[in-house]
Amino acid sequence: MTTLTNLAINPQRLWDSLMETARFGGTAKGGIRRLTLTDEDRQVRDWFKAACEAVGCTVTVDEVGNMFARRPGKRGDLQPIAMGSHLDTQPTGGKFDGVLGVLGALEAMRTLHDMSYETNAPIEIVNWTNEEGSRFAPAMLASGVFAGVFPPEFAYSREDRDGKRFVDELERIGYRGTEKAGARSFGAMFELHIEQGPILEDEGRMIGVVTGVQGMRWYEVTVTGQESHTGATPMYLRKNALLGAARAIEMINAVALEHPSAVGSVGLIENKPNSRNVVPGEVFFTVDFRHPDEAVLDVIEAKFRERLAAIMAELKLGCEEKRIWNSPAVKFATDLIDCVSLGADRAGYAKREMVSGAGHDAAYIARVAPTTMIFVPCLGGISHNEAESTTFDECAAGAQVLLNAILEYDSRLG
Ligand code: HGY
Ligand code: MN
Ligand code: MN
Repeated sequence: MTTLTNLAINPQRLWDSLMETARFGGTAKGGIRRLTLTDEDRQVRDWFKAACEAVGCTVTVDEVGNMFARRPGKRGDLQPIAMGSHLDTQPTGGKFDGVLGVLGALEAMRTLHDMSYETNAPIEIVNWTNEEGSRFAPAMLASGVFAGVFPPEFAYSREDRDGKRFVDELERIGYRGTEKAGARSFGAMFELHIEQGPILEDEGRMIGVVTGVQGMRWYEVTVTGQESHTGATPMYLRKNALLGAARAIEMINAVALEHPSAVGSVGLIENKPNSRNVVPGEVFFTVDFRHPDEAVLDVIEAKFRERLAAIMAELKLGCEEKRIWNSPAVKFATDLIDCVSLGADRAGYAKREMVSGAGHDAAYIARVAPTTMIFVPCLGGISHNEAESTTFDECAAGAQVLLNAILEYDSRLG
């Protein structure tokens, strides 16, 4: 008789799957470049679909490319327990961000299959499209459509910096499904993810019992000046868009530093015409502010806008700024948090509660289903970096706690 406590995942099989799929977009430095809706994304999606079908799952794709692999339970009347994350990566991403959550869920599913363990509720693995928001902004786009935050048309219209549209790329790789996004519902959603920060490693703990996600706001800024000759244009007569952007970037950093636990970043910048001997006439850049408290984000936003206007006035530059994304702070479901905590205890791992600094699909799914997350460490807290590293044992620990947590939740339904 298989009981809750002795269903053990297969750590080697999990590790082998992580390393095997890392070749889809694998980089020379050992990371992954697998931008959403590229051929590399299609390759890993095809691999994932086949792996799920190999353990008896039915795979469905919705209208924005979200993939759902479903294993039936004893009671079809119960809403499924979902385990989800993402397979797309940053341009210089690592092997584990998002991927561990999807393949850790696959390992849990493979274990249930191996043991012929029948759960009460159906179980579903989810691969959410475009979590990263690197190619098509904003982040968590397709889980946002699923949660009713964005209409599908908004996602379809998003363009990458080369002007390619989301919908065209989705069709090109053959993953524009027919199911309406959000048509299916979950009884619960658990997301396993690497912490992407240094706290667990620093405290020597294996499991992060995640209680929520901080608030996040993204902006786009276009500074306009006047292109002119770097040799013939006196300094006092210039309208240098890049100087304006530089002062703004310094200001954004300063505003974040004025508020404990706030973060502020500029990650993407395009300078035009980007020629050695032309005073830049136009600069586009992105802004990312985050904090656990919405009221503080409001203060930060007001300071950012006021100081941006002052910089541009002083330098006689034009400036367009718009907020393109606002993901409010989220608190996860206490009963699911309890299942994770028990799951960590059953596996014998040291744990601690924490709020996520990074954004995750779970932040949006929490709007439509009870949701929570499980963290495991990553080396030096480094992520969104080809050097991202989570060990064999840490990956195994995360998958085991994920399995324990969903079985604990399932046992409460029986
Ligand atoms: O931006 C984020 O926090 C996530 O990695 N997409
Ligand atoms: Mn991620
Ligand atoms: Mn990420």
